[in-house]
Amino acid sequence: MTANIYFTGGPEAWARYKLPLLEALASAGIEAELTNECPDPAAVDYLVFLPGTVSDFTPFTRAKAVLSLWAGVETITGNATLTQPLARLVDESLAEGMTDYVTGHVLRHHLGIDRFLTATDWVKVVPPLARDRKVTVLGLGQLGTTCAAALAGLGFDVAGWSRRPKQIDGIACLSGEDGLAEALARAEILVLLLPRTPETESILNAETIAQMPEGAVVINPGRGALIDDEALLSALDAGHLGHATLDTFRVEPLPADHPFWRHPRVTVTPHIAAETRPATASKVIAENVRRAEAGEPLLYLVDRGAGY
Ligand code: NDP
Ligand code: OXD
Repeated sequence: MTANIYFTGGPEAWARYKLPLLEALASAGIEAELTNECPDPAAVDYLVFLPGTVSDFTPFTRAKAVLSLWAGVETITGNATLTQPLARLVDESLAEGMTDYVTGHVLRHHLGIDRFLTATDWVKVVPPLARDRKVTVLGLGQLGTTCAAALAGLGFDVAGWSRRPKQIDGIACLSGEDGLAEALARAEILVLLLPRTPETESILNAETIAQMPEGAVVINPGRGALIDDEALLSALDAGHLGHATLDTFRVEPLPADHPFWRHPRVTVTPHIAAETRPATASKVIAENVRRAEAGEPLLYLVDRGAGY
């Protein structure tokens, strides 16, 4: 049987994904009709989904699954028309990219690199050793765990916080409200790798920022909505926070008049922390199609109740 697969992204994404998807599907032994046009939604077996495309899933009456090319699925978890199983992306390249981004930006702040980029004086500002620097990662999922482990591998004193209790070698694992307070109180550098859900919305706000140590740094490749922007700006202005490196925003692209662009203590990166790479992501999609066709459970199913 031929599986009809509809790639929902626009022409630019289609140009990048068409061949890798066809190759991955062929390697997985799937006979597939892959299309970027959808004359008959009722004939579609699988949707390979990008955010900002399909919003009404009702006409996809035959679809066996919606397979997201993004890890974050907050744009569709609440969509009542989506009755099909939803799988998110878990991919080695995403984890590698995120690890590069997080370790790079943590090291920048840990070593105080900015100071030396423009220094013209011989002032020895010696950074502590990594083992004496406390880093907290909020979110210990696929990406948070990989980043926390990489930071611990560099010698940092790492704690992580998750919804459910966890045990990970080399990481002080915390959960629950008390765990959050402890995680924040120690966070000289705080990395946000939580999904956007009703529970995590504005988790970094005036109250939680106040629990962080003076001069702490925030790095947010998770989602913009995790942060109350006004509270962050106030804490930066007051010097309570030393810097914020932000990759994700409530509105993207970040509007030209947003104060983050001009703030001396904010670094903006344009949602590039971990880009989905077609070659590896296509293999994940193909494996899930193979599983569905073989009647095996899908990988990386989203818990719609939890929102991620
Ligand atoms: P996962 O779903 O694997 O992990 C999410 C983590 O957050 C889990 O540890 C989960 O806890 C924890 N969590 C969720 N809700 C809560 C809560 N209410 N309280 C405490 N902890 C909570 O996601 P990933 O690691 O794959 O990705 C994380 C996020 O990174 C994505 O959702 C996306 O928003 C963002 N992202 C950003 C990219 C970029 O380029 N900037 C690229 C890719 C992803 P538990 O372990 O108990 O379930
Ligand atoms: C993702 C992202 O969720 O790129 O995959 O942010």
